[in-house]
Formats: sequence, C-alpha cells, structure tokens
Amino acid sequence: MSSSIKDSIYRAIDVIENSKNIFIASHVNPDGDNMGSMLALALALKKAGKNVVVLKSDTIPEDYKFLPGIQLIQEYRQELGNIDVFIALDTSDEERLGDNLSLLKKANCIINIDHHITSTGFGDINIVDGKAAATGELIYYFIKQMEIELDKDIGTNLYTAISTDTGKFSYESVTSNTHRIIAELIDLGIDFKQINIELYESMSIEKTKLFIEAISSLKTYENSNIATIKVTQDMLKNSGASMEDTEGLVSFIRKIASVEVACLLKEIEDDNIKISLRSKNMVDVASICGKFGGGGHIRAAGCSISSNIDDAEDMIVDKIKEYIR
Ligand SMILES: [Mn+2]
Repeated sequence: MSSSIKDSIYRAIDVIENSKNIFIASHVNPDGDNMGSMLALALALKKAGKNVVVLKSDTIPEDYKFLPGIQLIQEYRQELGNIDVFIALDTSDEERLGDNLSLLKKANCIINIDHHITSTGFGDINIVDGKAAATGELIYYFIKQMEIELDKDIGTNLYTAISTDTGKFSYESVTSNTHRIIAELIDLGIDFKQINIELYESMSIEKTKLFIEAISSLKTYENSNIATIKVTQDMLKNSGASMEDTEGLVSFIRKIASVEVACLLKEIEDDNIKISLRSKNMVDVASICGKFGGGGHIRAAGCSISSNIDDAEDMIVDKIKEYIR
C-alpha cells in the first residue's frame, strides 16, 4: 500500500474520530464486496462507540441476507440527523449511489473507499487502491489502523467481501496478503464452510431455470474467443427469477476453455441494456467498457448501452474484436 493511501486512511480516521453521525451507503446492485465491506465497517465503528447509519441504495439480494448486521440496513429519512461523514464503499463513481447520491451534498465530509481503477475520486478523502483484491481488504486495514478488535461477525463480512470479489481467491488480484487476512479471519473462528454454502450453494430453482434459458442463448465469435449470453425480460418472466439472479452467469461462460472474453447482456428495458464483461488472461475489459461510458477492473467491468439487446450485442462484440485483433 502506497504512503499516500496510508495518509488518506489516517486522515479519514481522524475525521471519523471527531464526528458523531457516520453514514455508510451501498451502491445500486450491491454485490458481496459492497455488502460485506459495508457491514464489516459498520459493525466495527459501532464497536468503537460511533453512531452508524447503514443506508440501502437498492434491493438486498437474498444471497447476502445471512450476513451479520444485515438488520442495520435502512432507507434514508431526514430524522436520521446530520450527516457528519458519508462513506461510500466499492463505488467507482457517485452515480452508483442511486437515490442516495443527493446525500453527498448534505454531508460535511465524504470518504470514498474503493479498489476500482476507474474510480472518479469523488470523495473529500479518497482511499482508492486499484491493487487491492477487494474493497474488503481496504476495510480490514482500516479497522486494524483504528485499533478496533476484529470478531467473528466482522470477519464473516470481510470473508464474504474478499471471497466474492476474487472468484473464491482465484484471480490474479489475490496476493499472499489476501491469504494472510483470510488466515486471521479463520483464527477468529468464522464458519467459512457455512459462509460458502450461503454464498455459493444456495441457488433457487428460479435462478437455476434462468441459467438454463440464458445459457441456451450462447453465441461465440473469433474462434470462440468471445462468448455472449443474454437475459431478456421474457426469460425473467418464464423462470420467475429476478435480474439479481444473473449473478454468476458471466463467470460461468468464462469457464469455456477457448473463451478469453465473456459478455452478459441484460435487458433492463427495451432500449436499456446493461453489459458485464469478464476476461481471463489478457484483455483489459475496463478499457472496452470505458468506450461506452462504463468501467471497472481489468478482468471485470460493466457499461450500459441505450439500444435494443441485439444492436447492443453487435456494438460490444465489435469493440471486443477490435481489441483482440
Ligand atoms: Mn469490489
């Protein structure tokens, strides 16, 4: 971790120690890193005697309802009081805060903790480390630096954040330090077997049916180096699943031996398509998504295209082909 990131952590801790009401918000479509980081930090700051408000910016996916502290999550109301500090986690740009975006203006200080290389740095204090495997790693160092004792509940959230953002500790972003953090969490007595069942082996029948439909839309390009699949509103209706149930689909397609870039297209509305890209070895998908106003990480990124799903597929596949050639 660079000295300027460490310096930002010291400054953020100083602000938090001198503040009363700390607000922490999720982003839209919260994932495991977002949820786990948010609840780990909230539980830690509560332990330190702080008044913490945890705000939801979107529906909480079923997969994360087992997380300790989940009951702390609430909608923003004026009665919650002054926002002395607003902490955004794993949120590459402020638009990702959804309805809670307007709260940035009301906050005395915005702290942005993130590991997206495309972070816009919208905080008054930005703790952004593109080399961190998950925001959860940064939260671990943050809690350590505050000298708050870790416990099983905080550990369960940190494990979830780091495991889900690293493909169960398999991506190149993982370091020996990642494993040292996890080793410490295991020593705390977290039930990692049960966490893994909750996260990865609790798929609903509806989600399973959606996977079957979506996977049958598979198309491949460039000697099967590129694979695309689609989720349409019709598929959601047929399967009884929701858009959150697409979690895990794009990484499933990346498992195909020949595939370097996997692409999932989600039909939010007729003319609003959300795209998730994953790469295996060499393609910088953050730069491809950047061409459509999106961003993310080198091997995992996203963007939106305003067109019908077939045109969106042509547009994104063209850009991926351009990159590969
Ligand atoms: Mn993340």
